[in-house]
Amino acid sequence: MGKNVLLGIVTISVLLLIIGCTQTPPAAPTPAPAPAAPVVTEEPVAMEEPPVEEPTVTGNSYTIEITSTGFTPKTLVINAGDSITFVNKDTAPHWPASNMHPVHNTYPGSSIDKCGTSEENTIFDSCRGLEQGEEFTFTFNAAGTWPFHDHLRVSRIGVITVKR
Ligand SMILES: [Cu+2]
Repeated sequence: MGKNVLLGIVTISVLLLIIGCTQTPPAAPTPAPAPAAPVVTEEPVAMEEPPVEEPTVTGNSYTIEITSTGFTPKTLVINAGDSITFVNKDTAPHWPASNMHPVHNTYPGSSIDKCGTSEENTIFDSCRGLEQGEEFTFTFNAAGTWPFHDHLRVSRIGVITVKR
């Protein structure tokens, strides 16, 4: 083996060693295991109250009579801004009010807690038993389906549907 060949082999070996050292790929980092996703329990989203429409003109007027057998008619479909007058045609007292008994807060803004306050005239609630011949009028500005009852005879019920 000649000197030049030996020199060549040594040179190549050294070059390979240098290349091997400088081109050693860095060890790939081991990805950390992803943390387990926390279990999220979703809270139920409260339904928004339907918006209250303020009428710009005076609406129509309707009458519901209260007799010993209940409300007549028991159901009415009206437009927002219309008024309903409940008239007691019975000898016994009757108390028309929004559901739910006994809190009367189904209709937006209504609550039996407002009876006897300055807001008494703004709620779907007569706030007392109407005597024979007495009446209670309420203007419905909120669109929706509004069941009501006789607070003194809870089985007597009806439903007002208010369209926009
Ligand atoms: Cu009631």
